[in-house]
Amino acid sequence: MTTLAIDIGGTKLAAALVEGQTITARRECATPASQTPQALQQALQLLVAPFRAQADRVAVASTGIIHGGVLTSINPSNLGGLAQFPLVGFLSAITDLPVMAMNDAQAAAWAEFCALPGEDDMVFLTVSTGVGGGVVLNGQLLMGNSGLAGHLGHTLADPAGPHCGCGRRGCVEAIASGRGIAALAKDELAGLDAKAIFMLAAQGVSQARELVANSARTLARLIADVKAITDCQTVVVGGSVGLAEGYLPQVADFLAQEPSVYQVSLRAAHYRHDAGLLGAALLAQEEWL
Ligand code: ADP
Ligand code: BMX
Ligand code: ZN
Repeated sequence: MTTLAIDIGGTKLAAALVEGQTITARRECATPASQTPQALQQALQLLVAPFRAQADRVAVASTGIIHGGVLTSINPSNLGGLAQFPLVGFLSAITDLPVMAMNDAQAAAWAEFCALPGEDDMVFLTVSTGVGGGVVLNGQLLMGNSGLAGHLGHTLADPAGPHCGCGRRGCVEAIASGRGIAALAKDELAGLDAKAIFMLAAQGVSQARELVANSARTLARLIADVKAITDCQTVVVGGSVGLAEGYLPQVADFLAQEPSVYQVSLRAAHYRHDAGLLGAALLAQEEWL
């Protein structure tokens, strides 16, 4: 059985053919920024078309709350203002294959948990366009009654912090995510994206260094909170910001400043940028066994 796995993020869309735990082919494109669903429909259609004939089923890991096959944004600004999208309905119609869908960070958490033998509990955090999370406790992936479980990017980091697209103020995501970092940039850094800001931080530009440090400090505090809530031994970090050179060591330094009870084993995602794709494929394989 070949699974066509699709990862829908706020910045990029990826599709892959997965056999067992191996990606045999992969394609990627930019996520369109549009309030209306047509742009995403068109991008998905172009992305999956070359893989359709070789696939037996479709497994989707997507940004947003995924419930009943529908994507509902908790932070629509991460998807160009798109509030809802009928993921399963649309992909079933264009592929004529069975389709299942789940949140991207929940899917990635499952892949990373499966790569950590001997552990019962773990938490995955993606620092990417937004900040997402997935929680595995006693070997079970938490999805929640309505798909919201693990949305750790929308926990409070600073009550006086920047507004978050979810409607709250001072969420972790508004400070630590790629979008959050870019939105906080001022003066000579205004208008740059997180990737450019990381490059300037590496060159020693002080505002860029402070923006990156602020993100890493905020993530470290979230990890301490996560330890207090779940008592997990391991936290795995992914996403292009989370995997950026030098970022995780900074998070580790800030976490080390917290009391010993809040310490965890901190790891970069084993499957790097493919954790969401593989997690969706693995969950689909288990569901359809
Ligand atoms: P998605 O959110 O679509 O899953 P990514 O995980 O690639 O996508 O995250 C996108 C965010 O990561 C953007 O804000 C982008 O500016 C930032 N980014 C991409 N590459 C890098 C990099 N090398 N270093 C730091 N930030 C990066
Ligand atoms: C946002 C939210 C989460 C998602 C997280 C990471 C939306 C559209 N997404 O908090 O569901 O898991 O971003 O998403 O509300 P990514 O696009 O950064 O991978
Ligand atoms: Zn929020």
